[in-house]
Amino acid sequence: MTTEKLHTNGSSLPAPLDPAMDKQGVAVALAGRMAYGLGNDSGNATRRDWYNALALTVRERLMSRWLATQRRYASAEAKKVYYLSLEYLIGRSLTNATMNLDMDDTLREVLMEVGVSLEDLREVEPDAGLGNGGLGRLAACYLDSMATCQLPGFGYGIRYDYGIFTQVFGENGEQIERPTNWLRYTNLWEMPREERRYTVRFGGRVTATPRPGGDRDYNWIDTDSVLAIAYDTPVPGNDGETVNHLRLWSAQSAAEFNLSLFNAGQHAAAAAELSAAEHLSHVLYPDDSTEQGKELRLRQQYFFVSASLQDIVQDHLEQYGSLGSLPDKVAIQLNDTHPAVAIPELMRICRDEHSMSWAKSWGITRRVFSYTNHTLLPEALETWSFNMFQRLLPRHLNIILKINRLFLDDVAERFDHDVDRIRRMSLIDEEHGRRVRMANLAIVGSHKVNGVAAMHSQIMTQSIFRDFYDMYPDRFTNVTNGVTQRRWLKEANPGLRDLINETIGNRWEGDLEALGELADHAENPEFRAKFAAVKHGNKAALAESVERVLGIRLNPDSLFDVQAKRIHEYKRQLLCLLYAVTRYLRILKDPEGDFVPRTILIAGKAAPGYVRAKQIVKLINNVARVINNDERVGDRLKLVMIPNYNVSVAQHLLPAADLSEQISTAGMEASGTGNMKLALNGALTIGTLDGANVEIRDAVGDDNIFIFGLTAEEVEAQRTSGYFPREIARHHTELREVLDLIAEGGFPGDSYNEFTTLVEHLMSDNEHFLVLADYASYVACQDRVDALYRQPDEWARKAIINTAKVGFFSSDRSIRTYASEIWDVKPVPPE
Ligand code: 26Q
Repeated sequence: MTTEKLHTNGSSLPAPLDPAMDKQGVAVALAGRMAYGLGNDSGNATRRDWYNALALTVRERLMSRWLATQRRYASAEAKKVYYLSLEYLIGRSLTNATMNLDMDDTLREVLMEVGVSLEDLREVEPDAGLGNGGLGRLAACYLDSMATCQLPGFGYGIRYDYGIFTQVFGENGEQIERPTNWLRYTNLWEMPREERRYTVRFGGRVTATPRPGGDRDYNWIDTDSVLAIAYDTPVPGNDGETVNHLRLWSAQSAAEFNLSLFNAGQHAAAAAELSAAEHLSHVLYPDDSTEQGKELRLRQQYFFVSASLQDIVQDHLEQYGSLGSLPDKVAIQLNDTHPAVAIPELMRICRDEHSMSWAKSWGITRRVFSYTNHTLLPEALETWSFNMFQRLLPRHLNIILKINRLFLDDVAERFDHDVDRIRRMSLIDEEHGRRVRMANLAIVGSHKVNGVAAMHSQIMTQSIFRDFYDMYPDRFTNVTNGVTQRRWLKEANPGLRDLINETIGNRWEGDLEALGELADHAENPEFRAKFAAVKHGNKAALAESVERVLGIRLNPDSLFDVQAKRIHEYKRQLLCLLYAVTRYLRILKDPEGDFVPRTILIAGKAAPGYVRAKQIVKLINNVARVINNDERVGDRLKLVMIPNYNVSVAQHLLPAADLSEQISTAGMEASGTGNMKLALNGALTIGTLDGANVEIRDAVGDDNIFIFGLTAEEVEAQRTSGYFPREIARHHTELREVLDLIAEGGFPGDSYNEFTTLVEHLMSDNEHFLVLADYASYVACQDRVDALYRQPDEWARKAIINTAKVGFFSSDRSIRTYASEIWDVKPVPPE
């Protein structure tokens, strides 16, 4: 970086005024921002003008706290933690900020007087959708909790120009992806730090020169470079005082505009030269599992890792003078293996730029890093082609190979030269055309490795990482995921929040276990009625927007059954869909039957390259079209595919759910976090014993959750002994009728037999997710759900117990566990 501090007596300027928080002061500030900040006349301001004036007003109030927080951390010489993630699903920032500053009532009054609705203005803000699904949202919840817990914790990532695509549905129900230009209008929540820029290098070659004493100096030369520019987004905690930040990097060409090319008439070529570098931060990869090996993706990873480490090291050197103390002052968490190239990068910085010995560099690196795994699917573990790595990051590959040599020597010694084990544990896969195994690198280069739910962490040490667990049992640990109650209850569900606060107070906002006190109130009929009324209100509000946007009328008295998550075969949206068709056929067969009315709401995006997932989306839309337009059904059954599931849609959808679908094939969902958000909002779970469902069952009790299906062990056994779904279908009349109706064109898309292949696949012996194996048990379980819903008061009691008992699943608890067990960082409270 090139910033040079001016040594002025700036600190003798008068202290800036603390921005006013009272109604009059806020009104004056808002008028000031409108006129002097934006140059608008409030007499004819648009909704966006008002939103912008409001955002500026709120932002200033974060700034003083942000600056004070930084000073606090610096003077405490506190150890800091940096969260490295390719994804952050932040959603909107306005309400989060106003709530943490406790400004909502004041703002509503101020705006009311000028005839503007605060609620309307909130809708102007686009979602910051810089992630795919659970892993990205977890990162956002963790930032919120680090600030709330007064921990010096900061996020680093990429400022993608285009976040996750916008999902729309075509004529025949197919998913269409549109680019999401979330930065079309100025993003007032980010502060460009234009002088905080670093050069990131790629390519080139490595030369070695002998050092006196036998060691060698390595030089990485003839590289190409790209600039990384910092943009900071403030992250306020709910204490109203601590404000941390998320620092996102944007790529800019390091070259000057090529004037000679331009002057020679090659205008386009001159411009293209610049924009090639900037492609790096253009778009988020819209895949959440197995997309492998794309060069631009590796470039993105190294780009943000290199900029972040330069920033971290510079900050440390400025304050402490040498890298030796880095592990005492810095912890770095790797959110999956996506940023794992940070391990050889820190080695390179220590060795090549600070001339430290290998042993010392390795000691520092291992103490600094820790790694979170988010998947058990072996095919989803990240690997990179050796040759591509060599071409893009030759020095890093050298370092990885040396780490590997020393590591495999250890393995050989510890395990009696067990060659199979050595082959499995190597950082290099020699069998699939030579690839670098990022998970192995992350484990070897970290002092702690954690899974994201008890069951996941357990299986992890027995399956994918078994060899590593044999060698380093103490390195492995569990930190069950959590969600922030500030966003997922306080912000998303104002009705329930207010009811809770008038009943037990608001201590739960900073300590979710306090919700436990609600359990007693579950025995109070009056409270049950109020709780049910809040849920009903949320359902009516959702029904209103579904009708307005999609033209489908929903019955708010029906059971709202929600499955919201990325579309994936292992998550088994198809199981839910088969059940929708089952109910449809039951109604057709018994037109006068007494059915519990049900509304099935499915939401989620399919990766654009995941053909079968996109077929599933299309089938859901076509089944929905038939059911919703069949007059014989009436309002006893509706099926809705909610388009463009994102954080803001989730905030509207989840509080309206009665039933939470968590029906993955046991052993495949690492944790799930939607399950926690839904239970927190008083939905009952129907689920398999998978991921965090297991811990949710332990928390709420067997009587307050619907568990069905094969266990993880049974799934394993079934796969080993052979799975014959055609036999299952042959013996189950209702299932067979459902499958036949789909296969034979009952829900035509472009053509009547469009979904035949999907049904064929469900019936093939290699259908890996065992959808049909769990069908009967799922349907029987759903019958129990119906029976309970016929007793509204009993249902309400169990719903309350769910809200009351999920205190454990706060991301505050997760973060405190990381802080004490993995990072060794301590809160730095204000004086
Ligand atoms: C990998 C390579 C190339 C391109 C993209 C990717 C990629 C991107 C995102 C791979 C995986 C992801 C995201 C995974 C994810 O969201 N996993 C979920 O993490 C949650 C938080 O821990 C868990 O609750 C879920 O169970 C898990 O599926």
